[in-house]
Amino acid sequence: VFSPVFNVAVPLIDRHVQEGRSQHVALRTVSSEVTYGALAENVNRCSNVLRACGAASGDRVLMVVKDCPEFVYLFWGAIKAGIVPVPVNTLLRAPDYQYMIEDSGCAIVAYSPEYAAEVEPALASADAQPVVMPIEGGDETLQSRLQGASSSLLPASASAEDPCFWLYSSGSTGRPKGAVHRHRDIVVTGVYYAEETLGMTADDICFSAAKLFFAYGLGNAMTFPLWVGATAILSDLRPSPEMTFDLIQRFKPTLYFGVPTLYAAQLRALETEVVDWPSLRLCVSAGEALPADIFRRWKEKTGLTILDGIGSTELLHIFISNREDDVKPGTSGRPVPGYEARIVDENGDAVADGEVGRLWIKGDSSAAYYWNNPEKTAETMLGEWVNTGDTYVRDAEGYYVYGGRSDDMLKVGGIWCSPVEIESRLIEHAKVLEAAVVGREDDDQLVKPEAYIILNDTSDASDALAEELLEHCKTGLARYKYPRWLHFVDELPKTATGKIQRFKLRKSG
Ligand code: 3SK
Repeated sequence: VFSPVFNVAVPLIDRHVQEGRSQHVALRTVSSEVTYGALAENVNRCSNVLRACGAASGDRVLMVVKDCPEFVYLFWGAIKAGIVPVPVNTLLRAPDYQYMIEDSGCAIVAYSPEYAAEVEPALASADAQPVVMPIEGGDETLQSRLQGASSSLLPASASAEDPCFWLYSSGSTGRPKGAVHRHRDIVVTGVYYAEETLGMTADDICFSAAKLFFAYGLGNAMTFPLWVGATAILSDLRPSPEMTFDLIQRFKPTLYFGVPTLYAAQLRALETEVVDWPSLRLCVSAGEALPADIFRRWKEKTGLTILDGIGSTELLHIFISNREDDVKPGTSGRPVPGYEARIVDENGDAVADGEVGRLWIKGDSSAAYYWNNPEKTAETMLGEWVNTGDTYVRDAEGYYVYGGRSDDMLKVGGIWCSPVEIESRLIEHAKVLEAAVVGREDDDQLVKPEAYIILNDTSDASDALAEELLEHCKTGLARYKYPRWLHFVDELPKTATGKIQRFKLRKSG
């Protein structure tokens, strides 16, 4: 139950100071520690900086920002001032950012200098002139502006139902869609998942290998710890076994949030490395289905349970999950209390247990709509229900088992990937006539892109050309999207109307 006036920055930021937790550490990085008191002051400074830049209530601030304290100041500074933060994937390329700048109509673009090579060309070609604010590295940066800003601010008046922040969500075709989340959504996921499913308290120290720009990382390492008054570890390093082992031993987290691809890589590294885990009480996995074998090997090696779950950008966080006292390896678990799940056929009618159908979810954290996109909103937000686009089976014991996507989307290392985008990049190469991309399981049973290619001249097929095409993908796409397997073929399976039948390629693989 929310009061009629409700700005979520008050319970997540100011409340800790009001309740005497100013000295408790909110954020920890390899080089700094930010207490709840300092966080509240920096959030206010940030609100004042954003307002001084001319941002008004409801304006958007696009954030291409690495995991660091300034991410948190900016996100909450915007919300407290009634401005809408839009954190976006930092692994994207200039055309993606150009699209998001134009689509969001943002008033401000804030970016970490590490991403300048993609963000600055996007700004130069965008059909819009937002205020440009690098986070650090000179004058007129967020860091320098914070120094001169006032640390007091009254929260902007808002209601729990008002737009609060957006997250972009990708589809198999078309551009990413801005899912508009409300103030209440952060509280709903904090209560239902962080408190009631994970048992998170102020004593927890949270470490998420998934970055803050993902809905998954945003909850794990920011909104959940701030909701319960816990500590979050932030690192701008690329997640790897070495990085995670180092931070776990250094900062002694109690909760670790990973993705299956990383758990598999960590298990490989643990064959030769010894790591101490005394601080951890629980591990979490999402982003893609966790194979039962990885669950078992992790338990054997570390003694720790991984709670696998599934969430979505539209629902903000995990809505079906295993629980510490109720785990079935190889399944996503059961609905998180507070959410309802239905598995339906193409008419929207519930299917029987054991039958495959589309997963619909009902819960109070669902995005209100997609920005500027009534068509996709109508396809996905079905009254109180959200069509997740995933296919699932509920087994006889009530556990939900992932069955793939109902479109052709892939999750690679936990991040959505459109086969169409990879195909388009391949076709840009002068020697490629047609391409089709599907998901294929690697040795760890985790999905990676696989490409089938028809060349203009079939006699050009060679290992050297395959290498060249991989390089072409790596440079033109976010790096994780490049195909891990590449086949030159003479034809592709197609429907009578010429649509590629990717399901046939998946079967033949
Ligand atoms: O991919 C998931 O399972 C997920 C989990 C939590 C939040 C967001 C997402 C997409």
